[in-house]
Amino acid sequence: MLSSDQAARYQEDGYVIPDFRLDTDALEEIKALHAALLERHPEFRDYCSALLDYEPAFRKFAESPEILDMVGQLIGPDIALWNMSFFAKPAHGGKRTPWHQDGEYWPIRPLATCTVWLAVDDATPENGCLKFIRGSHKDQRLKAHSRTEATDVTLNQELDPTAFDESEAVDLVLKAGQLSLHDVYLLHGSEANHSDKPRRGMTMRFMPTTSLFDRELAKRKSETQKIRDQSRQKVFLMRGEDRTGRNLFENA
Ligand SMILES: O=C(O)CCC(=O)C(=O)O
Repeated sequence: MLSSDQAARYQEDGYVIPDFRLDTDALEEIKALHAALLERHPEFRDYCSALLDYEPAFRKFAESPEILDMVGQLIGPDIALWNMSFFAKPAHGGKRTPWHQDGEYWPIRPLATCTVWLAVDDATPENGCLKFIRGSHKDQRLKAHSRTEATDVTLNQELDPTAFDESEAVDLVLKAGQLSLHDVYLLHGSEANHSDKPRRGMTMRFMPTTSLFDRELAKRKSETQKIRDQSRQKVFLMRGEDRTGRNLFENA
């Protein structure tokens, strides 16, 4: 569980690093599943945005009671897992992630998600750890983004550089097995990996079921923003019940 100080940090900073550490066996299992996925799908070398569509076995890591307890402290007792992804960032050239707010991409209304970012390797400034602008989630608004045509990136929406001061960025340095939890409005990004060590990170995205995963909006967003069509996204009820009465779950 998060201490009350840690839960308050999340509200204040937009992210928190709990005491939790995933054990080595589970980490090795994640690495093996990911290596097997890359054998089948080499196109996911840097980034796989829909992990569960290609390897459902990853879901059990998001079923961890410890993780769900922490997420529940932050977004309430009714929780849906709506996405897992893998930012693999291999050694010697893994791609950068442009500065962005996650909410820019997601068809969830009201917009709400707590992302659990699990370090599969040690994450450091040298291998392109995540960087956050502390407290940038506070006004709970999306800032201007534009589409980037760059090819050395994992995501295609980039935050307007005048919307923040990059010199204020905080490095998310984590040991393998540690994780952070971050808010949907938090400004974040990461550099390319020019080191000789991989920087694999797995995300688990949880929304409160007081929000709707809006499949019509997903279709419209994919057309206007040229992002992946998420209208057939698999969404799983993890705890509690659907408070909107309109969410479509795989397991209901
Ligand atoms: O791992 C990265 O470099 C980017 C991760 C990210 O943008 C996210 O988890 O929302």
